[in-house]
Amino acid sequence: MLDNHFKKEEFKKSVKENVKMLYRKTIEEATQEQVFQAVSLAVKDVIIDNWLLTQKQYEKDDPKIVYYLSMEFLMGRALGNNLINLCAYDEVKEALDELGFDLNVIEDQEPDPALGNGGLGRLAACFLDSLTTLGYCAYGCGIRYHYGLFKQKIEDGYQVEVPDNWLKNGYPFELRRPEYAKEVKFGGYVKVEYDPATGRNHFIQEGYQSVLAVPYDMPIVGYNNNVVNTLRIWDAEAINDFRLDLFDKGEYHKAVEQENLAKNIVEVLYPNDNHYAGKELRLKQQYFFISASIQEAIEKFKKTHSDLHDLPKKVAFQLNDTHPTMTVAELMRILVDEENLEWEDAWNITTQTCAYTNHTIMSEALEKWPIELFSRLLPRIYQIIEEINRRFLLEIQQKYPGNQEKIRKMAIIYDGQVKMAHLAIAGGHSVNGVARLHTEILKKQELKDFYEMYPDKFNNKTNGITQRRFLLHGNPLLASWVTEHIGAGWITDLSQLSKLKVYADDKKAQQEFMNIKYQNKVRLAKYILEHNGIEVNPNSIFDVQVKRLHEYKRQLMNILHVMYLYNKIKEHPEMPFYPRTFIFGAKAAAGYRRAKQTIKLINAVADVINNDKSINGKIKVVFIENYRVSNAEMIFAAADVSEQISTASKEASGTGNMKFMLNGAPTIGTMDGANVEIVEEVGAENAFIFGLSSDEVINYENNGGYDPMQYFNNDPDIRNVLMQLINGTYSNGDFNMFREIYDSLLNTNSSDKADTYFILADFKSYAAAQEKVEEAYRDEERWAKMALLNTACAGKFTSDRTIQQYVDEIWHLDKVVIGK
Ligand code: NBX
Repeated sequence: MLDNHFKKEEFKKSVKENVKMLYRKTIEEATQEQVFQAVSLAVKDVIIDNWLLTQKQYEKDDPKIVYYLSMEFLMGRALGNNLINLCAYDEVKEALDELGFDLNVIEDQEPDPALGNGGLGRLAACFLDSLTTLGYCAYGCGIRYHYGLFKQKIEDGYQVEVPDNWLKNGYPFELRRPEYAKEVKFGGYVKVEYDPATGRNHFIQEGYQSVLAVPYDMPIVGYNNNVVNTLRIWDAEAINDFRLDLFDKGEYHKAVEQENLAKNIVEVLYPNDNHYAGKELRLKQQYFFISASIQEAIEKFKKTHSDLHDLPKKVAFQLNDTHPTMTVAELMRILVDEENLEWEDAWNITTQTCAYTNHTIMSEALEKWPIELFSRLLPRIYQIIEEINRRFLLEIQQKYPGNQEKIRKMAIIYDGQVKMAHLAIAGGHSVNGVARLHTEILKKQELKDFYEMYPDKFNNKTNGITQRRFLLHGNPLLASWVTEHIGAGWITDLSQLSKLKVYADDKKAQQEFMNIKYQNKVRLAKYILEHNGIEVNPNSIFDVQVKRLHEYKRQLMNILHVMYLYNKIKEHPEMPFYPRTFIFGAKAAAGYRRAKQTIKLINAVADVINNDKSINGKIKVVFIENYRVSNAEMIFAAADVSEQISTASKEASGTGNMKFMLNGAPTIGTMDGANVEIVEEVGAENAFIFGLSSDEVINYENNGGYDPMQYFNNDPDIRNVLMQLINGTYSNGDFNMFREIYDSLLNTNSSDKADTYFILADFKSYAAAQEKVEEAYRDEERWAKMALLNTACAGKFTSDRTIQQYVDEIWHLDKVVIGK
């Protein structure tokens, strides 16, 4: 198959032809961006053949379909990944060489489709890769935001958000599918009509505004199996540009409103990570893409099946967090109002079809919509939720007669709010957490009442990542080395990495492994020099924390520790110290003050330390601007140390931790999220664990008794560092610049809780763990062994394993083989 399509000469010809057709240029005259477009079209052409074949096979086999419903898909660039999965990367590289272009430079022309914030969105992208590689029929359903996550610029040390106009030059891998457009209705009121023939009430929405949801499809290419699935993202268009009928009736305003609704709805991704803001437009986005997706799924089902009672046999809806929970009510609406099913039947179908994944226990992330807003925007959906709630409360009362407390805690509608998590749990057959510890905390704490009522719904699915992007594409040197030692089986069966364990004590293997790490560090050093103007030493320890900026992730503890080390070096210049480069990358939600101040602090500390000649470059601090999927691949490959230092119990899983591990970087971290399972796989001796346990943290939170001031009073090192936040050391004498951060830790002048994330409690054990890192790194053999074992033990953390567990325990999909 591939051989036919990637015959080098043919491919070159097709690229030249595309340049001519698209730009009326010869290849010699084309810009790199134009060549990117031309190459992408040539690749898309090959993909489309497989896309059609896959479609044919699905029509023939009629497999069960999973719809992965998600507000976010953080896809990253497609060109390189598609070539990798088509097994055509090297051929295309060669072809482009011969045309006088460098594939890496061409890849760099592609905008990063950043239709997601962080872990949750990237997980969705990894899942699509795995679903397709494993040969399951799957659709990703989401929103075609015209602006993805903002681009981050650093100006004077502060984050500045710049719009991400990723569609500016047209995106070559998408396909507009107007024939599948759907109408989505907002507002108005519900008219009830009694039908004497059936004895049923009919509910009709009137006086509404509507938008047209138009899907764009992006191909998801499986690895070496000819399977191509679809990411379907919905754009919004006005129903008809200017509704003449409305003009005629003098309803000019309404016509323009409808036009604006369409424009606004898909304009931009909300840049919050683990935080609920409760904006009306966000609720519109949620219903918009869910209504379109569910309508489409039902329409597709009905083309080949006559009985909607069979829906759960053929369709699974997976809700990526509570954002798509509207699915439950929209499916009920379609089944009851449009398909005339009885409520009980519709409810059975719905609950057997839907399943919910929880990604956080942070209370500020819980979605609760005011009923005023909800019922005004979605009057019929709100009625349905009221009925779901009424029946659910009856069920609670039956199980716990007279227990008002249960109703207060579990109701779907309570205190004037619609609680989306409660709806998602009641409306589905499965609730899963994303790492073992996280699921246990859900069962014992956050969702205790629901677990008691429905123990069988609860299950764990520890997250995973795709090795195709984060090793094969992101770290080609290590990928080749692994293949030389154990064969290429790991690409689709990551458990095979364990075969590398026999090389852990092999001197030659260790040297080769560390030499690859060194070359990757040189590659990153070059990037840092080009982008930050900072020279870093590839022989220093690359200590890396890259992830969204959030207080619970404790970037602040990391930078405070850097300040502490710097103080030590200044006090004892003779003290042995292994040179270290502290690398940060993080976007802060645009409205998150404390997070933005932390970015400024990191940059301020970097400024002082990097320019202090007296420490001979022993410490460098680098803040990588605009951390995103494309530079992440390079950063993981170059890391020596993986910083996973969240307050125990707060990080549901983490997935960056797995990407570092796969690339041979030992973890310094707390016993939180998937770190627990990482340590279990690699052994405690090959990680650096410190800090309060999740039980200790939860105990403090429930019972009080934590006093950060004690640490300030009793520990001069901590006191010193904290005083430097307010004595101008890192702010050119400005005492106020970091005052809020100082106050957040000690809270000397407010009644708020201080140091909510236990930074001072964990500080010294963090510093001790960092000393152990240095000690281990000095011993070259010991370190090489640790690093190698991290890669060798990373097999569990492939998203292929995660997806297979979803399939076996929740979705029950059928495997499809193309051309069978
Ligand atoms: O989901 C993340 C968790 O914090 C990670 O621990 C976990 O590994 C990852 C995948 O399961 N959550 C996350 O990224 N949340 C969001 O991005 C988010 C975005 C919008 C929103 C709420 C949360 N309203």
